[in-house]
Amino acid sequence: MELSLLPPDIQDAHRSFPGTLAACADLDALMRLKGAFVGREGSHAARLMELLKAAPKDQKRDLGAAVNALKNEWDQALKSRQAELEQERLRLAALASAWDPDLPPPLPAQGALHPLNRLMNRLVDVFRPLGFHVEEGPEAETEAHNFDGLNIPPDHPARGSADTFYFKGQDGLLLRTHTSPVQVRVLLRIGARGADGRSELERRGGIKFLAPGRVYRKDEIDPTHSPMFHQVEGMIVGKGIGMHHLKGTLAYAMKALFGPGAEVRFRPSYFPFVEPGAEMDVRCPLCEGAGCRVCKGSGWVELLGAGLLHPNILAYAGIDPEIWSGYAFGMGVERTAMMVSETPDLRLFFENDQRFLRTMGGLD
Ligand code: FA5
Repeated sequence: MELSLLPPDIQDAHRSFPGTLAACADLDALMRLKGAFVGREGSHAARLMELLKAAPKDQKRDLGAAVNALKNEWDQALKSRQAELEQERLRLAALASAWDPDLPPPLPAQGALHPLNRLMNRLVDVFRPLGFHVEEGPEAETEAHNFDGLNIPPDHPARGSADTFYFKGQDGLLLRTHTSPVQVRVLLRIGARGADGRSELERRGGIKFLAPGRVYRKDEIDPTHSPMFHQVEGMIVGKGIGMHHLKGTLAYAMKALFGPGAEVRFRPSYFPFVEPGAEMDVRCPLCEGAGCRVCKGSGWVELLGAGLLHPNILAYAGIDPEIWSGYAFGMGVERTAMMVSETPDLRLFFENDQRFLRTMGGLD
């Protein structure tokens, strides 16, 4: 082909055409190149057609042949590169969705126990070898079990509707404010005498149980309070039970839960259903006792209330306090979970953010 008949810039473009074409990495780039060479307007081919029209008659034949040959060459090369790039695009799409038979199959997402349930199960596992079994009671409770049977007087502030959720129009029915009414239910059951005149307590010679469950209070939500939370009640009835049994058992349980370095302390406290009453704190694992937001700067966090059974609650269930004695404790599960997993805000346990739930390895 007679290139010298063509304008110099088109000659240059033609010389570099094979390289430019090969450099087109995708169909978009190819379409731009196609427009520049053979497009309807402003392309090299369009300019050549104008030149041909304007050429003197005697040159038209040679020039026409050169222009046609050039256009054909460009068209052919563009077409074959387009076919290549289309192939490549199909190949990449196939790769992206490729199924690799060597890979293990994707597992279906599996449900798992909530961290609070895992902790309650773990507490049950800690106490079971000591002879504790699990008892249950209803969340919709009677005033008699939630308060009266626990020696809580009628004018006690906790009984007010400012602290307790009562069911409208259902006299004396409420959402239990603690798991202690399970004590009353169990005491009434084991204190009741059968046809043979003997009670379950007498037949068994004593009882030890845990009662995990949900409780409700009109408390404001903050990093350590929620209006619905969980407690684990623990109780022993036997003969000659004293504070040393209570303290020894709880110190053992806390070491099983937090590790052998766990430090606990008991402070005197008041609950109408125990005498003497105490509260147990653990050394704050979040700040290791230095003082932080969770322990409110004190270095200790209150986990539970406890004490020796008040004679009145044994007597309420027909159990002779001269013969029988015992202890009870009520542990806050969220507070304990915060300490075990070093979580600074109890609300995280209720938000059910999968990212949080998956990191709760500390509660396994
Ligand atoms: C009681 O509920 C007593 N029934 C405990 C008890 C049982 C005492 C047996 C004696 C014998 P208290 O109101 O302190 O006690 O609650 C016990 C624990 O529940 C607290 O130590 C705390 O860990 C937790 N707790 C209390 N209120 C909340 C709340 N709003 N949110 C989360 N945890 C709470």
